[in-house]
This record gives sequence, structure tokens and C-alpha cells, in this order.
Amino acid sequence: MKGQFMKSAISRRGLMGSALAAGAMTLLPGGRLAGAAPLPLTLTAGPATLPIIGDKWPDTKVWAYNGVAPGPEIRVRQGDMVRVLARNNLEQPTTVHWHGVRLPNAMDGVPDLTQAAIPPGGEFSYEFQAVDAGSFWYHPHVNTSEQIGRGLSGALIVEEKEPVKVDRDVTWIIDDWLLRDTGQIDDSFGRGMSMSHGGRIGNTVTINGRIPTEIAVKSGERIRLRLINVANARTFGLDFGKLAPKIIALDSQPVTPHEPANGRVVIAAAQRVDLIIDMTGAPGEKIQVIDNYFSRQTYELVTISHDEGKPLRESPLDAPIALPRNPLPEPVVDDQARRELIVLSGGAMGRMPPGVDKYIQQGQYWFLNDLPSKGRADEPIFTVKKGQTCVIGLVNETGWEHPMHLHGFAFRVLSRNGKPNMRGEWLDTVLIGRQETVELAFVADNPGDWMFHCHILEHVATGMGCFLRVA
Ligand SMILES: [Cu+2]
Repeated sequence: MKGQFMKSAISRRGLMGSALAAGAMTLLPGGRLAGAAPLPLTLTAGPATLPIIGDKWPDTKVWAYNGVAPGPEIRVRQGDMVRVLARNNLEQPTTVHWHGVRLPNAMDGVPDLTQAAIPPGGEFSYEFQAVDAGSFWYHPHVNTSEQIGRGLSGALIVEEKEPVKVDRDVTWIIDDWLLRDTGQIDDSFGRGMSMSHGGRIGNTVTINGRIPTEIAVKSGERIRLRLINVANARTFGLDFGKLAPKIIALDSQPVTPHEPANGRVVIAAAQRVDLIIDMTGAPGEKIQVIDNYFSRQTYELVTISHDEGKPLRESPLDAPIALPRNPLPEPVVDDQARRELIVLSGGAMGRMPPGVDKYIQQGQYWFLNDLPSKGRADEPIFTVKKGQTCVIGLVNETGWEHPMHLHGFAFRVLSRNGKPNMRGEWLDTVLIGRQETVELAFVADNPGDWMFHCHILEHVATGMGCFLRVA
């Protein structure tokens, strides 16, 4: 059944994409930089109508911050204070969560855990220091499948004190919308098979809120491309052809620059990847960016089109691309470390823990250590002493992959399936494959209650969430 659904979804996306191609809209990268919102900023969540799928189709009714989807890009320098007043013009409560940001617990934006939800007509003041540089994003943490799925998300870019030298710094917020033939958002949130299967997969992929066709670049240009996946559920696997991008940061945290495995940049829901791309095409050359994460549903995301004029430079810029490390405490994995195991189960075709029938009747299909989020009352899954290194072993006993997100910390990925992870990257959202095990570690230096949950929004809505306490 899933295959059938996906097939129709993709063919419809193809229909909309090709209908638009005739219009040859050009999405200019870098435009968002000029539009970065100054602080202090008021972010108002409310309804809006936007041309998501282009002029030849009706505008789409969305939910947006300040009338735009994605919301305004917030850009600050590392060490700056971020001050944002959030206002709620929706007809339901909301909050703002600052994804990937290490901040005081009271600023984390989780309703009933770190703050009371902002009621319709209400407001809440967020204030925190941007201690880490990198590509972050913000989104509601209430009814997320619907609120994010209808368009509420935006980028928070924290620039390094001394950024790497590039010609342009470009943000791509990649989203995946489920639209009906009318161009309006399918309102089946919270219903249907997506909850117990792979989540809400859309049929319309956008970059910065529009179906893209061409990106104009100059031969020889060096671009820092910040990819932010705000889709409810979809993982992308982007192939840039001969351009051979180098990954310089994952989930905001610098990593030794390297080319992606098999030439494919994999980015799961909620993850970010920072790339350095030297535009090595000849003047006039067009290069397709292909999403081939699902091998039977490959499609062209966008075309990178080299300007026909004189190249910007003849050979790639000779400048370092490695980013300075953020001030993260290094986990000490020894006898003193706290070790915890979290087993993921449930969902269609997965292991069902004993005695969960009553939860399934309540629409809770996913379990962490045999309990869904509704089964935990207000209790943490475990408590860690402040300052202690915490090692979490994740075991996926489901038939699906899950991007598991920890609030408030970046963690090192120590191993996968028992094999040491030589790259040792820091993440805040780790994609764990079917039947895979992953070991991660972080220093629990920040007190409070911190959520740990799947970022497939239909999974967290139906049980795949918990919180841990640092005290
Ligand atoms: Cu999941």
C-alpha cells in the first residue's frame, strides 16, 4: 500500500513541476541573505496565502511566520543575543523551538515541559545567546505535524566570527508539501497510514517555499550552501553531479571537510548540512541536482545553470574551508559515564512490546523502551547528573528509519552497529536505519528537561517521544 501511495504522490509532483517549468522561474540564491531579519524581531504565526507552486496555479493557503513561508531568516554573529517576541495569530496554541541551539531550558519552546504553550492571541519572549555558530532552524513544538506541515519554519543562521571565504552564502530550506489537485494543503493531518508507516510524505518539493527550476551561478564561483530539511518526514539524498560538494558542517557543527559517501548528500528530516561547492561547470553549462534517496522515485530537484558570461575565476578559489570548532564539552567515555539504552519499537511491521493494546487503541503506535509518550505521564525516561557524560545506545527494532533528535545538546556519534565511527561527527538529529544500532555521547552540562524524540512528526505525534532530565 505504501508503494502505491508514494507512486501517485510522485507522479503528481511531476505534474506540478513540469507545469511550472514552462514558466522558467529563476530562484536567485543569496536573495535571502539580503532579507535577513534584524533583531529584536517579532515572529507572528498566522494564516497566509502564498504562490508555493507558481503563477499558473492558485495560491496555497498556508500557516506562516510574518506572512512568509519559510519564515524570515534570522542571522546573527556567534556570541550575539537572540531576542524574538513570538506572537500567536493561529486559532490553536503554539510555541517556537530553536532546533539544535544550546540554550537555557526555559527557552527551548516545548509546551508543558519548558513553558506553557502560547494561546491564540498570546505572546512569549525568547532570549538566548548564540553560543555555537552554524545553520539552525526554528519551528513550533505544538501539533507539529500540522503546524510545520502547513509552513511554519525558518532558518536561524549564526555566522562564525571569521567565516570561511566564499563568493556567496546561500540557505536552502527544503520542504515537502502534501497538496491536493486544487493546490491546497491536504488536511489529512493525524489520520491515515502515514502515522504508523513512514510519516507524511508530500508530493511537492520546494526550496525556500517555491518549486525551484533553475539556480543561476557563475563559473568558478564558490558557494556555501546551507541545506535545512524542514520536511515532516522525507529524507533527501542529493546528487550534485560533477560539482562534487564538500561537507563542512553537519547539524550546525563543523566536521573535517569531506566529500559525501557515494557522491550523495543525505539529509534526514530536521537535519542540516553545510556544503562548499565550487561551480566547476563551463559557462552556459547546466547541471541537474537529483534526489535519488529512494532509488525508484528519483527526480530532479533543481538545475544549476552557469552564466554564459566570463567565468568568475579559472580555477577553484585557493582558500581554506575548514570551520573552527564550537565550544562543545568533550564527552569522557569511561567508567564514570552514565550509560543508557533506548530501544525503538512499534509501527507497522515492527516489534510490538507486550501489553500495548490499550495504547494502540489511543492512537499510540511507537514506543521507546516499551512505552509511548502518552504512557510516561510526566516522568523522564532517565535522569542524568549535571556535568556527567551520558552515553545512549539506540536500538531500532522497527521496520522504519527514524531521525532521532535530542534537544539542548549536540552529541558525538560514537558507533554504528558496533563499529567505531571514525569521523566522530557531532549531531543533534541522528538517522537510525531499520534494525540498526547507534551509540552517541554528550556531556549533560545543561540542567532541565530535554526532549528526545523522532523528528518524523507523525511518529512523535503517535508515541515516539520522551524526555530526559539533567539535574
Ligand atoms: Cu520515527
